[in-house]
Amino acid sequence: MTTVREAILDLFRKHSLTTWFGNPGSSELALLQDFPDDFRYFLGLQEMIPVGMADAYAQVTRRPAVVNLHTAPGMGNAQGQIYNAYVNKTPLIITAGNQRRNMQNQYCLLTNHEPTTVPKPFVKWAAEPAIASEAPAVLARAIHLATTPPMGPVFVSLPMDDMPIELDDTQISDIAAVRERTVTHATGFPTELAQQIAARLDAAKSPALVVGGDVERYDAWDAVIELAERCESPVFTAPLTGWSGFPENHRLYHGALPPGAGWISQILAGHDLILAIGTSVFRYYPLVPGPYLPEGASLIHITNDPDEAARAPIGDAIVADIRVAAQALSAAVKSTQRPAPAPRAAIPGLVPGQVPLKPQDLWTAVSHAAPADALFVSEAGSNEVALTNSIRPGNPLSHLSSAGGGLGWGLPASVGAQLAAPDRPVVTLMGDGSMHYAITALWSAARYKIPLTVVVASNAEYGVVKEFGVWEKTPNVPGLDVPGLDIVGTATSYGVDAHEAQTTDEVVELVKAGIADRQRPTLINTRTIPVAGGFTS
Ligand SMILES: Cc1ncc(C[n+]2csc(CCOP(=O)(O)OP(=O)(O)O)c2C)c(N)n1
Ligand SMILES: [Mg+2]
Repeated sequence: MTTVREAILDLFRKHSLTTWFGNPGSSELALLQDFPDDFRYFLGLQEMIPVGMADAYAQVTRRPAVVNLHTAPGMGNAQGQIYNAYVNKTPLIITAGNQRRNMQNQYCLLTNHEPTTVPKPFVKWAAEPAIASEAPAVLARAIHLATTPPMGPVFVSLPMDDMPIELDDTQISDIAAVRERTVTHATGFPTELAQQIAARLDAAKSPALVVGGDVERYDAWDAVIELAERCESPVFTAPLTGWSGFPENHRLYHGALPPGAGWISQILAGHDLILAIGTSVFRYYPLVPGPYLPEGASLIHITNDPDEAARAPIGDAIVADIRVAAQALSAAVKSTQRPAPAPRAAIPGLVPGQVPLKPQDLWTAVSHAAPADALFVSEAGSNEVALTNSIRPGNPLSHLSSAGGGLGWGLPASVGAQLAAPDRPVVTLMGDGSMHYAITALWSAARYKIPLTVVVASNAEYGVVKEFGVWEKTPNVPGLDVPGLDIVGTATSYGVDAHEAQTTDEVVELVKAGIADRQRPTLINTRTIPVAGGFTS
C-alpha cells in the first residue's frame, strides 16, 4: 500500500532532495508527519528564512533545493525572497499545503483559492495537481523545469487531504515510471560560430570580457579564465548578477561594473569589442545618461537565457550553454600578441583605526582575517563597492550576493551557504539595515550550530538609499535613519556569540576567532561612518 505522501517522498529521495527548508502550519502536517530519518528539515521562523537558506544552499551545492512553506499567508511572506531566487535563477522546488479540497469552496481557514497565482510572476511554473494521484508526476515536472536552464524556482500546492490517499497498482506503476525518468539538457556550440566570434576577438584591438553569476552557476569558471587569458583581455563583473564570475585576485580582473549605462561606457572606453558571458546586458539601476557602450565598440552576448538575449538593448546575442560556449571560443581564438592590461588598483592597506571606521578600513581588516577558502555572502548596501575593493577571493563560489536585491536575503543565505559548504568558513558582510529584514535567521544559525561569521557595518542608516536620494535629487526623505539598534544584544538573544569591535585590530582578531569557532555562529558589529554624499561612480 503506497500513499500519495509516500510516493512524493520517494520521488524526492530518488532525486536526492532530502534536505528541506521550511516553516510549517497545520496545512503541511499531513506531508511532514513521520518525517523520514534519511531527510533533514531546517526550520526558519518566518517564510523568508527557509527560502533564503534554500537559495544559497542550492547555489553553493549547484543542485536544486526543497522548500516547504505554509499556505496563503506563508506564501505571501515568502514572496520577496522568491523574487530574489527568481532573479538569482535558483532551482527551488517550493511546496505549500492547502486546505482540504472539500473545504476550499467555503474559504475555510488555510484556503488558498488561487494557489498558483500567489507566487507569480516570480516562479517559472506553478501548479496544483488536478487530482491527488497526480501529485508525484506534477512534482517530477516541477523538478525538471526548475533545473533546466535558465533555472529558477517552481511552486506546487499540495492540498492536505491528498496526502493519505492510497494509490492503486496502475497509479503506482505510472508514478514509478515518472520517478525513474531523467531529463538531460544536451548542448553543443557550432564550430563555425565559434570561429566567427574568435575571428572578431582576434581582430579586436582591445577586447574586454564582462562576466556574470551564470559563469559560476553553470560551471564555466575554468573555461572563462582560459578564454580571458588567451585574449589577454581585462575582465569585469556585470552589475548585480550574484556571483563575481571570475577570480577576484586574478591579474586580468578589474572589479565589478557599476549599474549605470553612462558609468559602464566610461569604464569600458578604449575597448572596441566587449564579450559579455553568463550575464544579462546589463542590470542597470539608476538612470545614468550616456551611451550603452563606448564609441566604436560592439558587443557579443552569450547567455543561456532566451529572454536575456531578447531584451538586451545592444549587442548580438547567442543563446547557448555558457561552459560549452566558453570552451569552444578559447579553442578557436589565436594566441594573442596584445600587451597585458594595466593591473587593477591594489587592495587598500590595513590602517589602524577606531570606531567609527571607514567602510574601506573595516573590509580591509576582514580581508586580512579571512583565509583564502572563505566564502563571502554580502548584503551591505553602501558598503558593496568598498568591500569588493578590499576583499578579493580567488576560488570559485567565493563571493555571493543577491542579484534580486530584495533585502532579507543575506543572513538566511549565509546559513544555507554554510550548510552547503561545511568545510569552508562562511563570512557574511552585512549592513545594519539589511540584517533586520530577516533577523530571525540568526536563530536558525544558532539552533543548527551553523558556524558562520557575520560582520555588520553599523552606520545607523539606510546609507545607500541616501546616496540614491542625492543622485535622484530627492532631499528630505523620511525613514532613512535607523538609530538605536542593539545588534549585539539582539544576536546574543538568539544564541549567537556576538561582539562589538572598536578598532581594526579587534575586527581582525574577532573575525579570526569567529572563523576558528566551528561550533556556533559569531557576529561582530562595528560602528562605521555614515555615507558622505552621492555616488562617485
Ligand atoms: C525588501 C526591500 N525593502 C527595501 C529595500 C530598499 N533598500 C535598498 S538598500 C536599503 C538600505 C540598506 O541599508 P544597510 O543595510 O544599513 O546598508 P547601508 O546602505 O547603510 O550601508 C534599503 C532600505 C530593498 N532593497 N529591499
Ligand atoms: Mg546602514
